[in-house]
Amino acid sequence: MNDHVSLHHHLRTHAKVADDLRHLMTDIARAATYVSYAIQTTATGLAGTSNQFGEEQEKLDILSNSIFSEHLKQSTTVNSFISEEHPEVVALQQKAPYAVAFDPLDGSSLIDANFAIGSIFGIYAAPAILGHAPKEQVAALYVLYGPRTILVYATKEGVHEFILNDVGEFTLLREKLRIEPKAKNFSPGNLRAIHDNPGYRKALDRWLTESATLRYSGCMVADIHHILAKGQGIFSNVGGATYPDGKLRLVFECGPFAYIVSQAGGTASNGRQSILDQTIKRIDQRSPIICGSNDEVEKTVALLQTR
Ligand code: P6P
Repeated sequence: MNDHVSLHHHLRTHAKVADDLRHLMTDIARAATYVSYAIQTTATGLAGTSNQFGEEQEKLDILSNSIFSEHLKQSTTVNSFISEEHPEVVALQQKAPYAVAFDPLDGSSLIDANFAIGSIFGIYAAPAILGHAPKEQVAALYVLYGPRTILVYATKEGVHEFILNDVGEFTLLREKLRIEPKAKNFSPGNLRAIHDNPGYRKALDRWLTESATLRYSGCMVADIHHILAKGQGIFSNVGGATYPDGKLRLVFECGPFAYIVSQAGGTASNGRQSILDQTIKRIDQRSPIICGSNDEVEKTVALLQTR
C-alpha cells in the first residue's frame, strides 16, 4: 500500500486532469462516503416505486440517487446529468464543462443478501452524451461498497484504486491497474440467454471445459472490479429472449466500464464492435457486453458469432 496519498492529491499530480474535473471527481467521492455510510446504517427494503426501466427501487436506490444528485447540483462543474434512477436529463449550469451519467446503486437487489454493490459514473465534456460515444468520456469511476469501500477512477493516464479510511478519506491503494490478455476467471451474466443464444452456450461450455474459475456475484461493479483486482478475467452479459440486447445499460453501465477496462489494457465489445465506439442513441439503451482480458474477449466474441 502506498504512503498516505489522497485521491485529491493523486488527481492533481498523476491524473493531470483539469482543476474543475478534479473538483467534480472529489465531489463525487465525498458523496460516495455518505452513500457508504447510509448502506451500513439505514433500513433496507423496497421503496414502493419503480425506475424508468420498470425495476422496483430499493429505499437505498432513492437515497443514493438523492445524495449524488445533490452533490452534482452543488458542484459548479456540471452542465447536466442523467441517472439510471431518474427518467430524464437534469439540466444544471449551462456554461459548466461536464455532463455526467451515473448509476447510483448498481446491484441494489443484493442489499438484503449483504452482497457487495456499487456506484458507476461516466463523465463527458458537456454537453456530449446523447448522440456521442463512450470513447468521448474524459473520466470514469466506480465505488464498490464491500467489506471495504473502494473507489477506482480512470483517465487517459491510467486506472487507480483507492480505499476509504476511518476518517472518511479515499487514499491510494494500487496504481496503474492492468488487465492481462489471458483469463483464468469467467463472470457470465444473463445466463438465461444460453437457451436461445447458441453462441453463448458454446462460450459457457468452453469456459467449463477449460476449467476456468467462476467468479459471478450479480453486481457488475463487484464482478468487473474482481477482474481489475486480479489482473485478468472476462465478464459477459449478452442477449437472449428476455433481454435481446443483454440486461445492462449502455450509458450508465457498459460505457463507463468500457472506458475503465480499456484504460487498463483490456477490451470491451458488444459482440460487433468496441463499446467505446457505440453511439448512445437513447438513455434507456441496453447493450451486450463482453469485457476483460483481450485474448478471451476475442475468442468469446468469435463464438458468439457462430450459430
Ligand atoms: P443477472 C444488477 O441488477 C445488474 O444491473 C448488474 O449489476 C449485474 O451484472 C446484472 O444486473 C445481473 O444480471 O442476469 O445476473 O440477473
